[in-house]
Amino acid sequence: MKKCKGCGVTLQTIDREGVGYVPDLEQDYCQRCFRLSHYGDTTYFKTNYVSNEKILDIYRRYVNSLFVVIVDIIDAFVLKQDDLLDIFRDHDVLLIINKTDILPENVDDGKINRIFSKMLFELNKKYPNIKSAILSNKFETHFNDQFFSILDEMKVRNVVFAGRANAGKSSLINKLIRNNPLTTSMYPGTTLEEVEIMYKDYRFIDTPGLVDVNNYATYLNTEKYRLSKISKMIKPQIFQLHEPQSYFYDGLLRVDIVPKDKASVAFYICNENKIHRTKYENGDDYYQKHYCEFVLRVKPLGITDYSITDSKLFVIKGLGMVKISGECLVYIHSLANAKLYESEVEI
Ligand SMILES: Nc1nc2c(ncn2[C@@H]2O[C@H](COP(=O)(O)OP(=O)(O)OP(=O)(O)O)[C@@H](O)[C@H]2O)c(=O)[nH]1
Ligand SMILES: [Mg+2]
Repeated sequence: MKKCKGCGVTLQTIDREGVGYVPDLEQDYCQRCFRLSHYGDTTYFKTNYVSNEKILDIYRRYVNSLFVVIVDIIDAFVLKQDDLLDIFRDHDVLLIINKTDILPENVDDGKINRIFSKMLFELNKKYPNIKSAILSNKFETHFNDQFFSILDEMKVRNVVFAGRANAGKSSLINKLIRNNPLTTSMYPGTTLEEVEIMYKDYRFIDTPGLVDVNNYATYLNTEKYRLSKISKMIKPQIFQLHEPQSYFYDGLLRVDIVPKDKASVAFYICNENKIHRTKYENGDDYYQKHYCEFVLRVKPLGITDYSITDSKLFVIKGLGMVKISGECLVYIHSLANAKLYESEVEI
């Protein structure tokens, strides 16, 4: 059975609409990979997420391998509250915190290093199987050297690349082997089965991404997903306030802030989306007028309230982060299905 070199699916010539379709078996890439790579075609987006059970089965087959666990930078801020690393307890893990290039300018390399060195120290107490960690982004140049020297130190040859959907697993392998055989895309669920790549003495295994029920991306339709995905350096949208205000990020998120005296709020989201604000007393009307239809079509928002005395960073996986400073009461309306995290680290 011939497999697609981009996503791992078994190739077939019978069902034109089905996964793995190729006009003839001479092709190395399925039609879906071809369309994704060449036209950014989204037809298949989300129609064929791989189940987490199936992915866990793949992991189980690689007992004596190093697991390179790749985590999106925004998710990494709340990694201590996540159950992701529990999955890899029986394996040696090399943790990669990826996409650090999307953090705003003021969060420089030194700051990122300090945040994650401290976090790794804490994580190691619970997960002694994490052998090392590297920060990564698509612009930096030392990653490959660091990566291969860790592999050589550990005398490792079999490496499984694992983690949540869209974390950047396939892109990372392409970067390591300085070639682009694996299909990558901005949509989660690109890799469909394991893909084995031999490189020098190493055996690299790409795997499909685990679905995260706490991530907004799991619930958004293609269009909303595309519009809200952060792919470039975030330019925070910052507001000062002296009176109660409501802030709206499309129909996806609403933040009401009632300051004691004065407060500020910074939204770390996709730059193309602009935050709208209105007086708190008009918030409900504004919401009904602009977003009611959206909410009915998508999913209801749940409200969580907080009393902030100093400063707090909230993480909304798949959407971004919100930092609120100053003494105030806060009501955050976010997708009920996805989780609203309070970050333990500051930026
Ligand atoms: N800004 C930024 N984007 C990145 C980086 N690495 C990967 N990406 C982007 O992240 C998206 C997902 O990359 P993939 O390599 O397809 O992710 P994956 O983990 O293999 O995804 P699945 O196969 O769906 O599980 C693509 O749009 C990549 O261009 C990075 O370091 N910085
Ligand atoms: Mg992939």
